[in-house]
Amino acid sequence: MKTIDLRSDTLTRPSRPMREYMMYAEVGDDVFAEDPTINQLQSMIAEMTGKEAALFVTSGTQANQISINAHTQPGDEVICDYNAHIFNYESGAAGMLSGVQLHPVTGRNGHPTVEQIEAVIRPFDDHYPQTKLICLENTHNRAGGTVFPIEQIAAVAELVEKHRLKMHLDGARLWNAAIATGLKIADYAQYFDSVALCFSKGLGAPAGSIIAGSKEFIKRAHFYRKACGGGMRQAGILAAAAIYAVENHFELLKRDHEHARLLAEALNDCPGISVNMEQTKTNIVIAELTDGRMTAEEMVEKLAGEGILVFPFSPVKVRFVTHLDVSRAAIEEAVTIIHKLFGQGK
Ligand code: TLP
Repeated sequence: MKTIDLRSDTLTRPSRPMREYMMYAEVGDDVFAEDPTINQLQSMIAEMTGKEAALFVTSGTQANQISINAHTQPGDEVICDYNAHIFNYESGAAGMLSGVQLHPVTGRNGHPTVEQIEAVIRPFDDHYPQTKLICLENTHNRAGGTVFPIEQIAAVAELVEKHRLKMHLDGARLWNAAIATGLKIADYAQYFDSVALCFSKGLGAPAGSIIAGSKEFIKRAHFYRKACGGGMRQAGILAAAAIYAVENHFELLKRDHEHARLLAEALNDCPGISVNMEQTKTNIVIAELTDGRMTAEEMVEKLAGEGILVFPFSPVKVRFVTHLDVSRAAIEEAVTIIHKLFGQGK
């Protein structure tokens, strides 16, 4: 049986042309900042984000955690969304590695509002941790790949300025937000002190993420990257894959979004399954099971029986992610299977 793997966009494998591009990359010792391909990637992303500098790191988790570390002191508090990746899926690293406390608020579609954030910013008092950093996520994974409205980001940035805080963006999938809205990466990045971007999600590189910010911030990030074992030496071959991915796969995300839309429409048409069509604009689809006829585990099992792999996100939610390695034909096949398994026409 052929498998259609929709568990995550992290599953993409480097294509032959990407591997060939990697093969000829010039490399050097990156801990000494002497890898020309990594330097090229860092300059490219600094320019793309409109920031002074950028730093290549191993993963999205490392990008976020280095940024949190560089912006805070132990004991500080970091405000984020309740469903944020940094709160749910980074192994408690913010507490473990930076000694900070996360303060989650339940944002709208994963996106905290100014009012929600302002309500939990701590005044100075011996009893309280000090609020230091706001972390936003765009697109928002657990909320279903939702795009953070840029006006709302601008309003949060104003609040951050007013309270002299810092703001970090988990932009693992900012690429998808840019494609979905037609805005530039820099349009979003301008509001943040630091931005994390991943190459190994929808863009299809085998590994690697990057953080961008001021020279001063990147200097601290460089120190902490070394301290947490992220100095990678001749990793220019990975940076080459990232350059190839940005140059050749960024625009292709549009196709993933169309595929996600087809899946979302099919799922939303099934009795007992609901998808927030208004918010489904990128490559993630969350199917919500609304009438108790099936649990998320059962849905995942039924789909696996037909070769479609997906993840349960809660007892009543299942996540589908489209990506570079899933063709239009595979999506059409998945739609047929979904209709066969779960019915059609609510
Ligand atoms: N997300 C993974 C899992 O960890 C859930 C996935 O399959 O979606 N920020 C966001 C918004 C992410 O979705 C992820 C990965 C990361 C950061 C971490 O990236 P890596 O896996 O490179 O550490």
